[in-house]
Amino acid sequence: MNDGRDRLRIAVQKSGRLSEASLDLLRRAGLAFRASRDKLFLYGENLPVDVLLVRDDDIPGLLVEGSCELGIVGRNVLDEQRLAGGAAPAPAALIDLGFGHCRLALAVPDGGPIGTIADLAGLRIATSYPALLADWLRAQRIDAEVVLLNGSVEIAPRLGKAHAICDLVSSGATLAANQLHELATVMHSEAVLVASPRPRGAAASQLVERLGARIAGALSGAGARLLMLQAPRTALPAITRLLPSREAPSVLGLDGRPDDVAMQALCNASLDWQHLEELKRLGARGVMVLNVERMLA
Ligand code: PRT
Ligand code: ZN
Repeated sequence: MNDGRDRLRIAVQKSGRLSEASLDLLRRAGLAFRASRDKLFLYGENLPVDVLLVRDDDIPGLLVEGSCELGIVGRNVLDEQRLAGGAAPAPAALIDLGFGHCRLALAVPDGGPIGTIADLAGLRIATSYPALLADWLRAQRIDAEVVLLNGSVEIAPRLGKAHAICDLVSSGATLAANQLHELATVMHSEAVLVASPRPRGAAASQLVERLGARIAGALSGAGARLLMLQAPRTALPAITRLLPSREAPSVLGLDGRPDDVAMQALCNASLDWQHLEELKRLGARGVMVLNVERMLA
């Protein structure tokens, strides 16, 4: 809704590790889309919000220039570009989204001479994240050479291009397959919802805020359970202590049964059968657990 647009744009990775989870989250936030013929665009059918499908590396730039108001991108990409971009106004991360978890890690060849990070002094380290690595090396006061590689970083040591690498790791299988092991973690990352730093009109700001609240609601609803039960009033303190509760439970009176109450409590996903059996032992009846689909704080 910069440059005269009357629809909001959200930038999402077109095809990669974050694509499916990003679109799934937007759907859970209540957005319905129709794909454009060129598949570069998803047209929002129930709100004036469209999705732009792009390479993840392009997302911070689109936000900074104001071509999109929101984006979903790995914190690793965001922070790398923020550090590399110097004075450019950085997009603001709004919410951690709970998917795309990985870490940017330093790894070295198995059985080699590098045992601690101090051993990296004077050596070459290959990475696709030169700004994050340089920043970490500075903080650790290690003087090493950063070699930029844009793919297949894990084979750099075998090719003699570098002594160590700094790359994203999730399961660790790629490192193991290349006879490498982790020496240190440079950063932890996950997908984040990011907003453009460009000033927006009132309508766009309102819509950004509304979507942010819906996405936060979809995230906090995930895994939430509503527990309902009836119990003797005297059992309430013991029952409340037992619950993996997110907030204070609501307690209601029951018609014609002054000694009993009905209770509702929002709990997290750890509420299991053992909890229910324990509740029953404490005097609870009619115990019911419902999945929470949406929540608006
Ligand atoms: O085409 P485009 O530029 O959009 O995609 P891309 O190839 O740059 O990105 P993509 O889809 O690979 O990753 C997108 C984002 O997912 C990253 O920026 C991270 O925020 C996040 N992510 C989570 C990961 C991983 N896990 C991950 N394991 N990104 C990459 N990897 C790679 C890693 O680089 C290594 O090659 O997977 C390999 C290691 O995996 P493990 O499981 O063997 O450790
Ligand atoms: Zn990329």
